[in-house]
Formats: sequence, structure tokens, C-alpha cells
Amino acid sequence: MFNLILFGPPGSGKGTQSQKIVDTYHLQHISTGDLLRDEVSRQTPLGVEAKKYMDQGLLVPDEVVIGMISSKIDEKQGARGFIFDGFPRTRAQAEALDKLLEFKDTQIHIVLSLEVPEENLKKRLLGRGETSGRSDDNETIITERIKEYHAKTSAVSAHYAAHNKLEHIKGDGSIDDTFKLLSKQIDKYLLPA
Ligand code: B4P
Repeated sequence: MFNLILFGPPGSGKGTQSQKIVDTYHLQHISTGDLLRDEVSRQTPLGVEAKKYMDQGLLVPDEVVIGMISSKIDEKQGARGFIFDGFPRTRAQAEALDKLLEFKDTQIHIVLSLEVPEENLKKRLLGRGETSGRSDDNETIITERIKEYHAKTSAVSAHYAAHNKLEHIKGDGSIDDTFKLLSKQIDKYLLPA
């Protein structure tokens, strides 16, 4: 099994690149953003709770997200591996993920961190907001999401750097150029399926 975390600030291209990685390497994709948006659109109790945070650009509480991930991993028994997109976003989530994977006799092999200047992040997310209908892709909420990233999420990279699992990837080139840089790292562990 090969498990990868795609890390980076909002709009750095985690969702975009995850799709390309899944198509090429056939890993199971787990995006907490997508899972939460699905709960919100179905108006489940979890979704109603999560929406209060997402609409303000804040992180959803750890216990909600960790529970969701745990059941998703269980659903995908026999997978070639997982790509975690947008998770973990706090130290508590990172520690919980380590424990969950250890329990399944596996681990995170590499964390690929997309590096994109802040002005590009805003431009990309505002661009997506024009067509996506995502209520959190507007200027005020984008600013809050980036603030939340610096306050709670950026420290997660130190957790993996301490275990020599962190690789920085230049993420401000084209989508294809970024994918080439990511593939170069993944190919060290896994050949395209
Ligand atoms: P997410 O859904 O994870 O969204 P994101 O970080 O904003 O987007 P991403 O980095 O995936 O950007 P994308 O590729 O789409 O989170 C949304 C919210 O959910 C959070 O604010 C939080 O409230 C909640 N949440 C999620 N996970 C959580 C967790 N673990 N704990 C607590 N709360 C959680 O790219 C964005 C745009 O850029 C797209 O339009 C794309 O086309 C464009 N783009 C991408 N790459 C490009 C490139 N190379 N050049 C030009 N444009 C590019």
C-alpha cells in the first residue's frame, strides 16, 4: 500500500492535482472538502453543523472530520493506496491519521506540499467562485480561509518534516507542469497503474 498526502493552502491545486494522480496511479481519493460538501448538500446533521464553519472560512472541528475519514478508509479495503486531499489540516488530525494507519499496518509514505504565492491563491479561488457556486469562494471568506491555514494548518508540515516525509513542490506553474513535478516524486514509490 502507498499513501500520500497532498498538502497546501486553499487554492494551491490539491483538488485539481488529486484528480490527475488518481487517473494515473489509481489511488483512492479522500477529500475532506468534498466529503463535507456532500454532507452539506444532503443536509445531514453532520452537514448542517459543518456548514456553520465552512461558510465562515473556518476549519470544521477535528472530531467531525476524523470520524468521517476513519469510516471512509474502512469502506475502501483492498485499495492500492490513498491520496489524502485537504486532510490532515491540524496537528490533532495528523496524529489521528498516523494512529488510524498504524492500526491498519500501514503509514503515510510521502507528503507533497504545493507552494503557491498568496496573490495567485486569491486569484484562482475568485476565478473558481465565478462558476463553481461555492459559497466560500468569495473575497472575504477566502481571506479567512488563508488566515485559518496560517493559524492551524501550516504547522502540520513540521510534523511530517520531523519524520523526513515532506517534499516541497513548486505549484505556481501550469497544471501539467505541476503534475510532472508531483509524478517525479510519486514514481519513486509507485509506477503508473
Ligand atoms: P477544500 O475543499 O479542501 O478546498 P481548498 O483547499 O480551497 O481547495 P484546493 O487546494 O483543493 O484547490 P483546487 O485544486 O480546487 O476545503 C474547503 C473547506 O472545507 C475548508 O475551508 C474547511 O472549512 C473545510 N474542510 C475541508 N477539510 C477539512 C479538514 N480536514 N478539517 C477541517 N475542515 C476542513 O484549486 C482552486 C482553483 O485553482 C480551481 O479553480 C483550479 O482550477 C485552479 N487551479 C488549480 N491549479 C492551477 C494552476 N496550476 N494554475 C492555474 N489555476 C489552477
